Amino acid sequence: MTAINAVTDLTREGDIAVLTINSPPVNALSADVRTGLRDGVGQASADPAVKAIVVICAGRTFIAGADISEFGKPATGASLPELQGAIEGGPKPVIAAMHGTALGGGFEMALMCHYRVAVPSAKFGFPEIKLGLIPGAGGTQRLPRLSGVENALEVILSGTPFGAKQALEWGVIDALAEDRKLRESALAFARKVIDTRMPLRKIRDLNDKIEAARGRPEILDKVRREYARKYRGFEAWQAALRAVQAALDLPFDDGMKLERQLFLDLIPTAQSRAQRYVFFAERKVWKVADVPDDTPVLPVNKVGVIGAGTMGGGIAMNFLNAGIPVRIVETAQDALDRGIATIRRNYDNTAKKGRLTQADVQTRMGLLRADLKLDTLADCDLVIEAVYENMDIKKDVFGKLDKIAKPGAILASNTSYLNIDEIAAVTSRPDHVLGMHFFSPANVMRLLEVVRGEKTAKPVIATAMQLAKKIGKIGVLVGVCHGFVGNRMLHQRQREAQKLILEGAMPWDVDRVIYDFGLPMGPFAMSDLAGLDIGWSKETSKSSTIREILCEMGRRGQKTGAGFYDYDESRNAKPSALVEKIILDFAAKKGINRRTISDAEILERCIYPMINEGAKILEEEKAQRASDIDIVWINGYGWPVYRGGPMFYADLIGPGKVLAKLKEFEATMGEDFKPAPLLERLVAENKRFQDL
Ligand code: 3H9
Repeated sequence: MTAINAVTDLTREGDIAVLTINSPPVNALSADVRTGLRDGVGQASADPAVKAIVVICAGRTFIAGADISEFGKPATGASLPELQGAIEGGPKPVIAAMHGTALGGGFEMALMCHYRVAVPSAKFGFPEIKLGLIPGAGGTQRLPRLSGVENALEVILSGTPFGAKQALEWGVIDALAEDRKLRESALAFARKVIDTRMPLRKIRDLNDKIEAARGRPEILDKVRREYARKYRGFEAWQAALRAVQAALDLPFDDGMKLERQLFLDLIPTAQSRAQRYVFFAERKVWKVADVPDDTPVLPVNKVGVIGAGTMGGGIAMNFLNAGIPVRIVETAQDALDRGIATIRRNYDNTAKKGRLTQADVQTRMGLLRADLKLDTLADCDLVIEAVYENMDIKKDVFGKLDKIAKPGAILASNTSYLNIDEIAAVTSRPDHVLGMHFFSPANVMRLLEVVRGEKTAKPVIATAMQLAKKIGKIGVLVGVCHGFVGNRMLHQRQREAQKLILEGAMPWDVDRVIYDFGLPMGPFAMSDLAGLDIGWSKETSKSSTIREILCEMGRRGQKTGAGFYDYDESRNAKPSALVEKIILDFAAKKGINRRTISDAEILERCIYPMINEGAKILEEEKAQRASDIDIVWINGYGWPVYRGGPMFYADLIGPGKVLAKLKEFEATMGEDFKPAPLLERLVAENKRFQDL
């Protein structure tokens, strides 16, 4: 065995050279790996005793892509054209032997090889689009030549990996290896092609699938229409289309040049920087500073849910989907029946769309037990309370539950605002109490705020985080404060939105600005969707806000056909002349001199106080890191991933600019804009939230 460099070894099996890459965790195509590949293939090519070369990876996967952490830094190591020269341009057949996930630059490297062999569980794909990029090492030029243009467009634009069976069908791989015998299978394959000599089969020379798509502009037009909606606000997908178009229009080498240029142009864009930041943020979020990875977790084999309303039902579905039995408890039979019927209807609808089989629906429903008695939760390992948002009711439930639940069981509240420590204090096990704040619809939204109480034990935190992962959520650890991270920041935006409509804007102006910024909807559309009467009561309503007036009039949002907007039968929103008049009258009564408010002010007024609140949250250590706050906003509120989250956005425009604006607002509009000391400190030290 010869070590080519720290991450690459070359061995010989008779007249076949085997080049092994070993660069944990995912064999990313780093400078070392590129150099090892270039030099290893070069050395084997120059060795007269070698007739074919197998490239294989140690560890859990074949090369999973370029090393994302290298982007934007000065290039070192072997270049991609050098790699291509050594592999594709070399004199001997090179066979990629793949397992795990051959993604991005890793898949592209495999496409430079003359042949590809893979185990049945291997996956292939181009996730670059999810990083605000396009494949930059020939993916857009080579894949269409193998799979056909339509399939390649789907792979490149969706970013979704495909399996080995599909790859074989498309001709992307030449043979399936025997499971767990990749090396042997690749060697056997190499022996078959060992005598193949010039001209070696190169994907760049294949033309029939390109020819078949030439002169058929409808292929790209269709994809363009489809993705324009899906990628509202995103930039990279257009570049991906241009690159694939080039595969049709240009000679191979020119197509490669254009692809490379488009790729390089995307690297420094704010969008790609944001998306790469989110990639790492999503992985950091699981790490809890004082709860090491080896903290013991408690077994959770049965889950209890209290409350079969929208939240309780949605929460239960998460566990049923993961194969964990659930007991759901309600106080009245009709509420319980309604809750169960809703869960079944949700599953049936998914089955109708073909995303579940009837057997899956049966299995899931079979794991669900419904009851009216709290006592039935005695053998649950975790109980999640999802009852009405009222401290007295929650305390009552937890007091009872504490007596029923077995020792060691975890008691969680799904509260969105309330103090977990106060709830924990009514139990005899505050160390086993925490918040598990799901977002509506709870079976769909990816975010789970895991709320750590003052006394929550470390194994309980570790268990909740691990469970989040198991049920397909992204768990973010947060501390106890009113509204935790997400809703606490949302409150800032809602307050400003309400002020803005009195000062001069209309609800649809505010909503348009927020929508154009990239969120799925603005604050008023969101209120209409949720229902204006959440937390409103007829008895205490005194026409003291626009919302109260609307509720008193029966305009309670989409469900009543009217709220801030008017709705038609298909729930399409239209600005309401009546609401406009209500707002103008209300403002006049309050003696407010309405003025024209610019879109820029609307955006700054809605977003900067959120950033400021985020800074306070960090200061109070209610979130572990700025990027966790961003993960909350992306996954719980639809903040556009291409803007990286509110804290990343602040870094992007500059904390100094945010601070100056807040000070300006504070001078004219007061307290609400008082800058957080942490923001002041960051600016004084010329730092960003990312540097904390
Ligand atoms: C590209 O290829 C551009 C080219 O077209 C052009 C130029 C050649 N780089 O996700 P995990 C780290 S763009 C650096 O938890 P899993 C990750 O941060 C790239 N680091 O494991 C984590 O670190 P830590 C296209 C990376 O088993 C650790 O590895 N490729 C990279 O759940 C484990 O990761 C992609 O976008 C990377 N490329 O999933 C693929 N990948 O332990 C991105 C991972 O310190 N990667 N790390 O937190 C993935 O999708 C998943 O990581 C993968 C494994 C499916 C591979």
